[in-house]
Amino acid sequence: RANAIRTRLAASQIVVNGWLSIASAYSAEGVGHSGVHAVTVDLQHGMLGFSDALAIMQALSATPATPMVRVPELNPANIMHLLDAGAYGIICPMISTPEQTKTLVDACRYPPLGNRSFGPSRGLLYGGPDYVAQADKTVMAIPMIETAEAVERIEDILDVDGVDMVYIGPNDLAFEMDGHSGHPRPKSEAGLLHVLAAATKRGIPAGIFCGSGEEARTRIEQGFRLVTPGNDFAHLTRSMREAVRVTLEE
Ligand code: 3PY
Ligand code: MG
Repeated sequence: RANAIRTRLAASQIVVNGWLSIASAYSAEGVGHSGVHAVTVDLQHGMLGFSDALAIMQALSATPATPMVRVPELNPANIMHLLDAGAYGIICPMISTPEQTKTLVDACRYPPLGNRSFGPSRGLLYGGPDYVAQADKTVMAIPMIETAEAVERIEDILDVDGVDMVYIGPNDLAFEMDGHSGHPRPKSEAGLLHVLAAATKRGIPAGIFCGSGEEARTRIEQGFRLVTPGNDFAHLTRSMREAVRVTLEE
């Protein structure tokens, strides 16, 4: 099975990405059917673990959305395990150096390109019998750019062979560059636009986490190719609060 994220990006189409922090295959399935093109299971800040991610990716198989995972850290064994569970993209937080980038890319590629260990497991069920033959061209290695050092070293990071996309974490970046996670964020905004320009110049798509659909539209206008308009929990609680507000309106 082809990676629809790659197909859309190659056709100059935008990718809208859902973001899952709730340990439920049922709500994940609902998000997968919401019109998004991709869904990322968040193992860094989401309230879930590997078994939840496995069940969620099984549920996502029944939807048109391509499954990705945000891992908690740069750990090749965990990355390979999640690829074997069927993830088509690995978003890895806190990548700051070309060395870390290479470790990430290598974990996502079979030899001779990388050092991913053989044991495709559920990859074969989701991808099909040619999964292993196609995996290096299917799976996406996506470093998260969310540190001041990464912004400074973005050219070296983008020089690493096999970076399929960069994904910006605007909140961690604001903590480092502006000293807080609030607004305004002049330094980190300039930093992330610098990253966007450097990636775009090389034909590498840039993605970014957003707080809402409105923010996602603005990011697309800026040139981002993959946007995440908020996570499942935020949407659930935001619309519940709104329903309560309307119910009790005087
Ligand atoms: C960030 O904004 O730092 C993120 O990691 C978004 O999930
Ligand atoms: Mg972050």
